[in-house]
Amino acid sequence: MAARHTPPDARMTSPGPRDRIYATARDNVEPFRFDEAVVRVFPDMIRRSVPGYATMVEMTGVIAGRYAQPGSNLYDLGCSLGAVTLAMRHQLPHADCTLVAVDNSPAMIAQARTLLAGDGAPVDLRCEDIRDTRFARASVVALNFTLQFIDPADRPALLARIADGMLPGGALVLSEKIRYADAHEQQLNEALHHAFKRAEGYSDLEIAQKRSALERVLVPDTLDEHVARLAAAGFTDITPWFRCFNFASLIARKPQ
Ligand code: GEK
Repeated sequence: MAARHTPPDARMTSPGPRDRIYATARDNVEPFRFDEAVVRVFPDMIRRSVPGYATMVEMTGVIAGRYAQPGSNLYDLGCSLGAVTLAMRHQLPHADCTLVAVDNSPAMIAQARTLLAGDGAPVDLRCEDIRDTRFARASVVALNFTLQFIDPADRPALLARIADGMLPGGALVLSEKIRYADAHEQQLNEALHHAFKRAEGYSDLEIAQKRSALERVLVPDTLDEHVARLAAAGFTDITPWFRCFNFASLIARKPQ
């Protein structure tokens, strides 16, 4: 089957309601949760919070089109509303591939089910913890800003299980917020990220309260830590292909 050149789904790419979750001062900022309030504003929130988000999603689709194998499974882990699933679906080169999209937020999955309905290859949408997901015959696996929310102690085993479930030549796309080991570099990139958020219309209060909500919930690693962990899990050809400030995406291959 030839690659389908359908334009990205407007329901997914239109920003929808504006994120104002942290716009008013709170006495106590609770740890961040992917609940109904977040789901309502999610496309706008992630687009205005992650520099290069649209590019990373689109290119994950392009990578999927390049590495999808006939009769294989493609996984979108921590799929949220299914933006990566859709990008992969638009580029699927084989009719007999299965798309598997997983998220452990019931609110996310409920909304993703609506957004992914309709034409295009069906999606096996699962509300489960990706640490419980069983991987088999995987040609492409996407972890788009999800590993950062997994307990760091569980990250090596998860990546090893993903590698075990992949077909030779398969590709993993890992996009993450990263931290820098060098304090000066860390400060510079964090300042640039905040400048991006301010340019996108977030106030200093919103930025500060969101940051506090994400503390100990989103735990970033350095690029070197990612590369070492991917290698230990059995991946090769580990290549960072995108970086903007403190956000990066890597591709890693399962050896042939
Ligand atoms: C996108 N990939 O639009 N198991 C399953 N899902 C989880 C787990 C877990 N253990 N932990 C967190 N999540 C998406 C964006 S958002 C990134 C991904 C962000 C889910 C969580 O419910 C949320 O939907 C997603 O991972 C992270 O390309 O908001 O920064």
